[in-house]
Amino acid sequence: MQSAIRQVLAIVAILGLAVFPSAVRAATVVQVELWDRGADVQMPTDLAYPATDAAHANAIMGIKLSTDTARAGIVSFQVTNTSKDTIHEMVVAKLAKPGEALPYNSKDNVVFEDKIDYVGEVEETDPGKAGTFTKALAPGQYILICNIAGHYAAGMWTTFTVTK
Ligand SMILES: [Cu+2]
Repeated sequence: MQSAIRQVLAIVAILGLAVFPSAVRAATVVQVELWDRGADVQMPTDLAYPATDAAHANAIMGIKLSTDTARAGIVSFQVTNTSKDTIHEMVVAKLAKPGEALPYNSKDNVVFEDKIDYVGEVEETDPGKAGTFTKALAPGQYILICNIAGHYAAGMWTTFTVTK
């Protein structure tokens, strides 16, 4: 009788892993570099998402990722600000409408964080400093932005895809 119960428990455990594979999947670690070419370089103002790749290539600050995709589940963004002189941050949002501009406050030169599908962030990070943001992400298209005034419009954003 005991072994029958053990067998049933084993089957239940195996079924559980089959139904919830993301529960046992290792976290995806993404190395994130917040970079710029120095505070004395003129910032463009027309490189907000969804700028073309050709235009975006001219950005003088940006977000560089070790990988731009992950399977659904825990994703850990390990963020380093490699700037010499400028504070940056990394805000993660789900793209409600991929390909469409984010709601933008052109008075303060920032994205309206309360009007996007905000997921979380590593807040204002001093030059040379680092931070981590970890969260379980569902499949979908995401965008990572720096929402320090003017930085998003200067091209400091990148997209990130989570697959099933
Ligand atoms: Cu920035």
